[in-house]
Amino acid sequence: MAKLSVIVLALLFVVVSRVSSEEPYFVYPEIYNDPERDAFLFDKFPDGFKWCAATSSYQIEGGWNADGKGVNIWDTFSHEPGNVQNDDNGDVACDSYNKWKEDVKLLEDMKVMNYRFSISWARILPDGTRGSENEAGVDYYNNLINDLVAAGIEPYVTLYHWDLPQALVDSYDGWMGEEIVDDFGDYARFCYEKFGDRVKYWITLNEPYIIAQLGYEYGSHAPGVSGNGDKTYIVSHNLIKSHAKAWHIYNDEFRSTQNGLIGITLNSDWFEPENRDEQADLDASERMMQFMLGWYAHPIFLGDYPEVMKNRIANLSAHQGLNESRLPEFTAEEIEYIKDTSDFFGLNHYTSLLVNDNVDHEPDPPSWDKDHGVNRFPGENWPRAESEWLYSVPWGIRRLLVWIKEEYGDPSVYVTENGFSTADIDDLNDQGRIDYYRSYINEVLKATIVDNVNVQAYTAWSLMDNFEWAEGYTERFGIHYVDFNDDERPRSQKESAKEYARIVANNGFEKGVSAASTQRFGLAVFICCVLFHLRRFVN
Ligand code: GBH
Repeated sequence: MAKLSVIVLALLFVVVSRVSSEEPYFVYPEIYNDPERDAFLFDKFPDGFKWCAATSSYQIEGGWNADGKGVNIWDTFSHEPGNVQNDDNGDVACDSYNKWKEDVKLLEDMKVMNYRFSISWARILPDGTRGSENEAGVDYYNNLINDLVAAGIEPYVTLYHWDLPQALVDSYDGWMGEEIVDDFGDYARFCYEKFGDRVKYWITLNEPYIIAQLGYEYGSHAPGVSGNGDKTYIVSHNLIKSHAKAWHIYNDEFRSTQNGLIGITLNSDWFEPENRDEQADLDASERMMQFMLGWYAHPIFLGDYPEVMKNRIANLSAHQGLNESRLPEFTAEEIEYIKDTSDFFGLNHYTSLLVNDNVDHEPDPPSWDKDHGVNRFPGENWPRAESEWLYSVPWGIRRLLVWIKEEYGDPSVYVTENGFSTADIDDLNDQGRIDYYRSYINEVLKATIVDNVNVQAYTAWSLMDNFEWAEGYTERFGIHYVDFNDDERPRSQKESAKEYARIVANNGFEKGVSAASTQRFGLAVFICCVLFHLRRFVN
């Protein structure tokens, strides 16, 4: 009998010591297993850290022609056959125009603090300008905002998430026309007037890079215009000025009474030098960061475009025989007007790529890609999401956050999007997405408490499956499942929503909650039970 007790104790000791050993834990043990870089950090975010989930108007609302809403460029683009996978469109989408109360319920169940959604410009100003005000549209957002506030959820409101009123394209070519700057300012003012008593966080533009580059160079997004390193720079110039205008209007006319914050959301990948011993690869990384993120962040946080962009585009333009650079210039006055117009650094981040110098490209025809002259490619074995472009590279977000801190003078950073896509199959057990969120959020935690990056918020994209732009409904980014074949568009929690809610509840990661240690604990309990029964049997 004494023998058995000794065995029980010995086994317990082995198991307990394994559970509490300092052995590092990895989310992707097969690929990312460098103890220095990839070891999971069991710790918490600072008190007051904001947990958020996001959507955007065109991707979820539907009601595309309901109650006086005007047509926008995504209505036009998606109704034109051949532009979107399966010719899908956002006519109904998640039907959030009717089902917003269900969306608020999903947020409440996860106990997140914030909801990031966007306003459909053409729903409240059908022709894009003051004077065309649509009361039903304003009511919709008032109802949503009131329900959020009543549920204790703070709204983060994006003014522009890509659904430009079609009327503004018809009258001056949308973002190509300088007139947009004043019209965007008027629209922003209208939103502050109507909603600013309850909305304390505003995001002017979502991802100007995507608006310009996919809308006016690659042509894969509305309005579907192709370019050669020309329109994309003009559109960006107008986007940056429009952003600054909306910030100044808030700052001058509303800040003192409404006391909110207003900033911009920029998207960037992390570009890892293929070989850190090669200066050319380090330069390629820096150049790529400047061409993607610096294009917008440099004028807004530091003043004017990055030098490397000004130089390269001017040189390549001269080489083409043009008298002036394809990159427009800001006047000294504009540089001042634009500088320091974001109260926080909104960051959307999904993926990373390796980079090296593209030495042998043919400069004609010109393009933004030739202007930067960088090769981008994924690493071997990097786990991929359903989206072709989306590789899970958790350590990339940490390096990006540190780069932002150093480049832009330690701004407060709100991660306004981060997420993972799965195929269009009905599966609530989304382990791939859970791994992505746990590992990425863990790297954000390291950036926050180890590297002292001033990260104040994290946002999961997306609250629910929705219209994924040119990919239609073929890629699902939701932590809630939406059945698009059912007229009721029912939403259900995926496992990732439960995991996200646990992270929110813990404000990070508690030791002992990793899957591996839970398994080990289970095993220990099981062995003890077996031995206990054996003991009684022997007696
Ligand atoms: C965000 O964009 C958006 O803000 C959000 O609306 C969107 O749903 C989410 O990400 C997921 O995509 O096919 O190679 O040309 C992130 C930018 C836009 C990056 C689409 C990938 C297609 C790349 N994404 N883009 S490609």
